[in-house]
Amino acid sequence: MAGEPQDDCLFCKIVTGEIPATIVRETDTTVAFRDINPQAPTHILVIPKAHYENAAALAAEAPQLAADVLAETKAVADEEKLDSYRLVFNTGSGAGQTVWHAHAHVLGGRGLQWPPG
Ligand code: IU
Repeated sequence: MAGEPQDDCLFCKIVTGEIPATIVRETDTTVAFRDINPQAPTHILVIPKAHYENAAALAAEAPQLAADVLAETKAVADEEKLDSYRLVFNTGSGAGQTVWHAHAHVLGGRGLQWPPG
């Protein structure tokens, strides 16, 4: 069922604490933690606690939860004192998505090029 935890999902296991992560913020509906392979001085992932396979599924099936994730990206940026930052939702393997649990990358702390690769 939509939103149910998946046994084989690493980010669901971060939500339950089965897999360790450096958690920086948590709300009733979201968790934010540092990416294990940071691509910028600040690289934090914000995820919904409920399982949706990517941003497209999240937006379609749980728009309020998508809004919660977006609000938390702003809270993370504030805590990290980021004036400028980039939000990335890799959506689909062709866009580089490797973990099939919706997540926003919050990237900042250095100059960022445009367009992205
Ligand atoms: P992607 O957009 O699906 O490619 O991003 C997945 C990210 O999850 C990637 O940046 C990984 O470094 C990161 N990550 C993590 O932080 N902790 C983990 O246990 C695993 C992946 I697996």
